[in-house]
Amino acid sequence: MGGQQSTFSQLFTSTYRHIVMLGLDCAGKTTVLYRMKLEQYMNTVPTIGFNCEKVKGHIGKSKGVSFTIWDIGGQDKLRPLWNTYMHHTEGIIFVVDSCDCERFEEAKIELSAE
Ligand SMILES: Nc1nc2c(ncn2[C@@H]2O[C@H](COP(=O)(O)OP(=O)(O)O)[C@@H](O)[C@H]2O)c(=O)[nH]1
Ligand SMILES: [Mg+2]
Repeated sequence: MGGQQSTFSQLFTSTYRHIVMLGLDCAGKTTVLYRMKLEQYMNTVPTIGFNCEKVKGHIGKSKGVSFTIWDIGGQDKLRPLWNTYMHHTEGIIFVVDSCDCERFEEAKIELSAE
């Protein structure tokens, strides 16, 4: 990962707003996005392209801070496009399905490539 990303705690200060959410397909990214946005679970369909939502922070110092979160499709044919969403990004959320042990290595490789 490049050196320009922030630490987790820095994401919740007022200057950090533009976040990209990555991970393998079916990791749960879109579910996490709409859980944060709407505070409820939604049925999802595979993301072709991206979803983008403004989400208000409610964690500690982040109260009242808005984040723009880009949830990018994670299918293998879409992963080469991840880089194009990274410009001006202040943080990455990388989602891993903790039950899908068979794909931990694949997730590790993709995370390392970013
Ligand atoms: N059991 C369970 N299923 C989940 C969870 N998060 C997501 N899912 C399901 O996993 C599937 C893929 O989720 P989705 O958010 O579309 O993954 P994405 O491809 O990373 O955006 C959907 O059927 C979700 O309902 C979770 O925490 N637990
Ligand atoms: Mg999705």
